[in-house]
Amino acid sequence: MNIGAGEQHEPDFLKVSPNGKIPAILDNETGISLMESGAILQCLAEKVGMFGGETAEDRWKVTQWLHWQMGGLGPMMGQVNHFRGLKNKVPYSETRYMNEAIRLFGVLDRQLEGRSYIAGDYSIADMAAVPWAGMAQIIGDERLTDHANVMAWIERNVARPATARAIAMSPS
Ligand SMILES: N[C@@H](CCC(=O)N[C@@H](CS)C(=O)NCC(=O)O)C(=O)O
Repeated sequence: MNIGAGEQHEPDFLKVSPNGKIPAILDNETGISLMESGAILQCLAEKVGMFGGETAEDRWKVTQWLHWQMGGLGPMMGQVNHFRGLKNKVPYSETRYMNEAIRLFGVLDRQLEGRSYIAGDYSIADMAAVPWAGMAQIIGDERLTDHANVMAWIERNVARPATARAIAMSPS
């Protein structure tokens, strides 16, 4: 799917992903098609019986942090990256999104105090959040990177063999 060429707007893709964005999946075994990375992760975790939490409480905590990422960390880091990259600066927007990202990093840092992963064992909540938190290292702003628990957690995650393989497959 070449989003640079606008393929996400083509009718066949919109049947799978009505919002016209990636990622999206079509499971040929079940016939289920899904968009939204959080829903996709939940579907795959249920399918393989892993990474979604063991007990009911675990599963809801994983779901809670997955939603936190989908509605907070991901969108805010996306906006931080967008406004910082603009040639024509929009200081109000840059400050607004950066301040919210810094606040979210604080929330995550506190959650990770004394924990290896966000919600119990390694889960889809970690899988969803690591790439966006890792963007802090690309942005290189100390107000984000000065969160020791978050930075150690990123390193812990990217050292996982499957994560390293996924990163090696990514185009950029
Ligand atoms: N909330 C969605 C966000 C998906 C999203 O923003 N995808 C971007 C790429 S990372 C996209 O498809 N952009 C193409 C476009 O907006 O036309 C999810 O988590 O799956």
